[in-house]
Amino acid sequence: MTVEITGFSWVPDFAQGFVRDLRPRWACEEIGLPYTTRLFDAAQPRAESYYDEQPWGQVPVLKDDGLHLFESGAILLHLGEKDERLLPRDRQGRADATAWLFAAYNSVEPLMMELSNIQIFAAGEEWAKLRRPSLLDFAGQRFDRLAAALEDREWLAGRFSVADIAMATVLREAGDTDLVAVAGGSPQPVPQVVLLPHGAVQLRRPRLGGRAADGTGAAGCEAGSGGMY
Ligand SMILES: N[C@@H](CCC(=O)N[C@@H](CS)C(=O)NCC(=O)O)C(=O)O
Repeated sequence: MTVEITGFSWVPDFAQGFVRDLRPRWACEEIGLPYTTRLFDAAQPRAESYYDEQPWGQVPVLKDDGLHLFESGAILLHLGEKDERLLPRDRQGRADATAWLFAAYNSVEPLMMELSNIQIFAAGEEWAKLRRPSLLDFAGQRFDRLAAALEDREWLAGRFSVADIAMATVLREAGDTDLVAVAGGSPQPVPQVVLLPHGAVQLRRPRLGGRAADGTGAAGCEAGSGGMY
């Protein structure tokens, strides 16, 4: 049975390329695992039955031969079990990949979500303007430490793994903020400043149906509109 991943059939510009179904789809592309998509209209309420699959009605959900699970991080780890190109089999490599995946979700993504909140969803509100400098300062410090931790390695777990998919997709959420100036004093986008000079996580461009993973072709969000993505 082919793996199935849920996503949206359209999302607004700001969300294109950032919907989290990109993460499992990227993983599938890396190992050549065929998958189908089940796409929803993001502007419409999900069917009540979908809440049995994902408690908040969000995407992605993955179905795989009678098994189903939600949370893109859990899905990445599940896909990692299928192929060592996604999750190293040696104990330390596996531990590193798991730890860095959680680091992306737990220690970095919350900052990026707050950034999205003040820049997109609460843009123009006074509290958002007041919060921005301290958030960028804190995120910059965290990015600097991340860069230092990665200085001597090409990939988070020593070689490419689901941790790199998690971290790269999370770091992209910093967009073209002046976080780059805080983090590295360079005009380049954050992921390049933080990672590429250190030879670490590289933003690969999986094919995803011929479209780039950076959102130029809306990969990972074939759908969408309104609301919180
Ligand atoms: N922690 C979840 C977050 C999932 C999530 O936020 N999905 C968004 C798209 S990126 C969504 O479905 N938003 C629509 C909604 O919340 O109704 C994961 O990583 O899978």
